[in-house]
Amino acid sequence: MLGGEHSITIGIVKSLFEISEPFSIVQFDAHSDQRNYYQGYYDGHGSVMRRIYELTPSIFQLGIRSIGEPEYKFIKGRNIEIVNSSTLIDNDVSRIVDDLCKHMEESIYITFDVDFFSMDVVRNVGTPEPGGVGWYKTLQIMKSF
Ligand SMILES: [Mn+2]
Repeated sequence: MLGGEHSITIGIVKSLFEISEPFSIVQFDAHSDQRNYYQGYYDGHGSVMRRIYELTPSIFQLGIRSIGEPEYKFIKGRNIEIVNSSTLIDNDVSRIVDDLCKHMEESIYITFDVDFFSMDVVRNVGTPEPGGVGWYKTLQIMKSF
């Protein structure tokens, strides 16, 4: 699925759960998107992963570098795996992905917010954050799955 707004992922994942065997969610994003509400929206782009967590706790977040305190508290008490951007940039990503895969379902759904990238790859995003992952490193991560 290709969409311009991250919140469409809720409907997609919900539908796939009705017809598919269990799967894990792998999220490429600068933001955790685990707020219960964001700017008054329960099912907007700032809450998309919180809503998906209600469907499955098997969530793996890559490239995160912006996280609010309420989100942090929510994640900390649960088994949500986060690999932040600097860890991906500074380390062998094939080993990181291998380790993560040990805890994943055999099938995965990848949701990719382009603000995961460094700004030399994609600049015009709604909520830019410095310190994103470069093009070739991202390809390495993808190939490691
Ligand atoms: Mn984002």
